[in-house]
Amino acid sequence: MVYYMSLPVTDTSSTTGTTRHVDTLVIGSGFAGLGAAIKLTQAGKRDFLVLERGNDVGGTWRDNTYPGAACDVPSNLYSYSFALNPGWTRSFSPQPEIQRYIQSVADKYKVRDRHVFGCDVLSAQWDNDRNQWRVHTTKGDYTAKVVITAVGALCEPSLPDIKGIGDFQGEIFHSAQWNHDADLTGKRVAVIGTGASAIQIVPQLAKNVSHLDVYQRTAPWILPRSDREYTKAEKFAFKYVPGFQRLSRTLQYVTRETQVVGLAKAPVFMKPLQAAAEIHLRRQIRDKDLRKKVRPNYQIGCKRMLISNNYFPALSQSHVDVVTDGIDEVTADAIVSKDGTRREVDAIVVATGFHVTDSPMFAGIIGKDGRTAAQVFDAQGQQGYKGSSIANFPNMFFLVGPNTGLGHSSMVFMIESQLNYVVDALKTIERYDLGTVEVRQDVQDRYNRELQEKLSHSVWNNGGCASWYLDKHGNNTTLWPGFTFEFRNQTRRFDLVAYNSVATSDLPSPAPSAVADKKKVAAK
Ligand code: N01
Repeated sequence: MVYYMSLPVTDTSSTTGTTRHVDTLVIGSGFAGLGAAIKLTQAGKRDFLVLERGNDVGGTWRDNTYPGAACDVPSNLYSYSFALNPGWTRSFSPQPEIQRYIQSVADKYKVRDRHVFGCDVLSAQWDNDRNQWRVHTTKGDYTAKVVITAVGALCEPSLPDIKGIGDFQGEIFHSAQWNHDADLTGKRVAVIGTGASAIQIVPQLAKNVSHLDVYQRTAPWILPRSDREYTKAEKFAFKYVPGFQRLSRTLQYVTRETQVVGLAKAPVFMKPLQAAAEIHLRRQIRDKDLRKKVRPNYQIGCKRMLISNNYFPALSQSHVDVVTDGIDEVTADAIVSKDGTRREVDAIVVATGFHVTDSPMFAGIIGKDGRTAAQVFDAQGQQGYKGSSIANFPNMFFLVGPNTGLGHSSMVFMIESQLNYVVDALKTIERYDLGTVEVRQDVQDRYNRELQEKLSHSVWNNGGCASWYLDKHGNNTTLWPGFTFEFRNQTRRFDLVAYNSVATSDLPSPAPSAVADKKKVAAK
């Protein structure tokens, strides 16, 4: 369904037919984009649209419907601070419940009519003549003074480049694109990958398949999952006792923040957690050979720490094999590992993660010097300022941008921090009638030098693993290197001084060629 009938849109000319102009375009409607729609509305902004390629809000929680999908951050923390949900049934909610929560927030705050669903953004190009963004989508063209990209880091599935994988004749799909029509009951199935998604999928698949091969490239550290159903009394208290749920959330927040010391500042403090993971492994896997196979050889926290109570027991079952020899090739009906062993399978689940630092989306964002975000990132890495703006991309704000990821707590907290910053930026633009704002390159460079210096002490950089946290330059451009309240403090207010800005009245008029273009189109 398309919702844009009530919007104050203005037609401008374009070579592709009618172009809608809005003051602000938000791209994507997961936690970040939906949060933006709510905060923009609350700030009194009416002239904005959210372009969403799916047919509903939810983003990654709408798309990841694989069996066992659930959050590994407690729900009381993994929710908007302004929309606590007394209805959570468990401490760590499953995907359908999170998706229902996100939908209910969209309804409660009445922002669905700000959305254009089924609208895939193909490109966004800064127009130097008119000082605005030209956004090309599968549902027509838009221009906007400001673009907020909220596409998230986990939206583009990464498919492994394995010889012959395209020739496989059985069912094959990515964990984020689960084919619910494929009945895997009684089948021989392979799962490639042992990350956060795979360890949730494997125990569910193991229940029904005749044989399961788990292809592990790097073993993850796994901690116990303290998940449980909320009691009636707790649910009652969440709903009716003022402050009870917020207190529970605060306790979860504070407990998780203590991990930052070990993760980001002094990895030696990760030792107690690693000991807990060792004990968990020993308790759950009796077979010494299997235990040796799945014991990581790097420091805990270097890759995302996972939580599960049913992954190791699933691996211990007689019809489940962990394959660590590496994949040589895939044939029409089998996976051949590097030691030459051929294992026949009916289906392959590819749980190999996402394009985080190399999203194809970046190739479609074209900045003021004509370079795409992909080219800029290729040259310098994914560097930004406060995760929210990037030099060369004026009037564009990024939610879940560079160095905003977390290894220990709720991304929703980071998103809300960014929303404070971005909404204040829009208010500042309006207050001073600014035509353009663009973060200063020198400010961005200094910010990134400081970030990388901090990260050089972290377990992510020193823990002895390879991970998608680090880009091809060896820089960690994904994670925030400190306490999340430090990020909250940094993003409380938009700092105009860090930006080059031009008042609307000082912007040069459109170049003659642009005016001529406009006239030509108008004459058609
Ligand atoms: O992906 P991943 P994911 N051949 O990148 C392996 C979030 N999340 O979808 O470690 C063989 O973690 C790869 O091996 P290696 C969370 O932020 C959150 O599981 O690179 N194997 C790894 O084992 C998470 O971090 C929740 O050596 C290959 C796996 O595939 C992010 O999503 C739940 C390979 C990929 O693991 C992504 O998780 C689920 C190849 N060519 C996910 N390429 C929550 O609960 C990759 N691998 C909030």
